[in-house]
Amino acid sequence: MKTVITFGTFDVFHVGHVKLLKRAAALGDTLIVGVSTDELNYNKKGRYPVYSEADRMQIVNSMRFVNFCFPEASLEKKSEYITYYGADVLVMGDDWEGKFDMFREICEVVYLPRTPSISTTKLIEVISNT
Ligand code: C2G
Repeated sequence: MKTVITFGTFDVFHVGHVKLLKRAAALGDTLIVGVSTDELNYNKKGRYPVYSEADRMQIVNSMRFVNFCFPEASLEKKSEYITYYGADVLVMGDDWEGKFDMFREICEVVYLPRTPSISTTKLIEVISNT
């Protein structure tokens, strides 16, 4: 049995997120997702996500190819999360290419190509301009 783990904010959930999660799930038997907390986002980006942490967790958790979700409270705790959940594979979008190579000591690390032409930032721009 192979366990896959991935991390993200998944704010204003869109098809790029769906495709990332679906491809991550296909790399193993179980998919675990760390959803970044509101506080982590605030500290990282200086603003809170549009969707609350509870809503983002609920959306990600309702995908049929996601087995389990947990709040990602700190970017520095990735290796602890990987070990705690017994993940064999860490999957990230290729916007993170190379950034998590240090975890190759404890698991396989796979960067998947992002879905072109869609992002939370673009969606927020479109919505706020209409
Ligand atoms: N993604 C994608 N295609 C897009 C947009 C996003 O494949 N068009 C992927 C990203 O590469 C990422 C996942 O969807 O793997 C979640 O994207 P974000 O919510 O933007 O995640 P991010 O804020 O980058 O994660 O530890 C990482 C943090 O939790 C931050």
